Amino acid sequence: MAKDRVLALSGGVGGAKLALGLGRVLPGDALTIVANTGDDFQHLGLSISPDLDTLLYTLGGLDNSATGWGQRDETWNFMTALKKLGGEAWFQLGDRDLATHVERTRRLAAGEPLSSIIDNFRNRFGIAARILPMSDDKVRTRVKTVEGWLDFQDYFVRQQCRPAISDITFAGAADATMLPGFRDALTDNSLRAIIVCPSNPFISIEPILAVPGVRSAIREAEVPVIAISPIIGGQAVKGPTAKMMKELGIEASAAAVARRYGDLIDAYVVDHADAESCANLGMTIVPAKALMETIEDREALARIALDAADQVMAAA
Ligand code: FO1
Repeated sequence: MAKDRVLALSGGVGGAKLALGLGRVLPGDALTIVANTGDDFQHLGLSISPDLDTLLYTLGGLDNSATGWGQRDETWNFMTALKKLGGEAWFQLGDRDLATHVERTRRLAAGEPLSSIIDNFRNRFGIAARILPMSDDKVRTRVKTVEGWLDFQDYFVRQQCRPAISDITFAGAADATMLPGFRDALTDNSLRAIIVCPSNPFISIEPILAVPGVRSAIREAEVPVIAISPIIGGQAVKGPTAKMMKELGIEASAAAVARRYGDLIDAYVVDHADAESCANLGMTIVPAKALMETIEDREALARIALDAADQVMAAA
């Protein structure tokens, strides 16, 4: 049985870049991506799934590479008209992006599961990789600030991550059921590697790991788990990772992220700038150019992660 299937765990921007690289270096449908849904929320009556949409747009070639979210070549007529009506305008919804939220909301209201909707959308976007939510059940990331608990998008977008946070929780995770397709991917005998994409560990990867059964299923898969550091030289490539880590009392470093993942991972791909500081972590360290600026960077990093998995498997 050829071990040729790969499972990637991903959040938004950073994860989607690597997922694109993986999708380009792997044949057809060999790649399954499980996305964080903790960022999801209801806004203006719409069901919004940012990390799923970033993956759909990135792999579908529709992404806005400047922002990392929403679609390219957007128009903003809806937002302009909404502002005129005094509507909530802090969360920017482009006209093309709006169609995704409206159609998803309609289908959810008609009883279609989120996973089925996303699978239909990725087929329509011509994406060969499977893109799955971690669960079809509601899990919502919330952060604790001096003002009390905030919903993630309220903190992240409306308040631009200004409030200092002291805790983070994934409301609903304990009662969420792992998506069957996710479990199937983990028990697939032809699984070659599990890749933890370079997304923010707290807001993107840990919600996935918080779904009951995920951590044990990863362990039981007995497949190499390779993580790519989201921190390069002590600075989060994009987003508030470093600030959040500091406020949560965790050193904003590649090594601290590896310690956070602990024995879940077999090897850790880090930028050359961080290789030395990660040398004594008790796991295989793979130095690489972790900053993905070009499509070639994305493919090269994907190959490095896959090679690391093959090395771990060969040494097992
Ligand atoms: N992030 C922002 O900082 N500002 C926005 O106005 C914004 C709008 C938006 C619309 C659709 C969507 O799918 C994502 C959007 N994001 C926006 C990003 C969103 O907050 C994501 O949750 C983050 O990128 C973290 O994953």
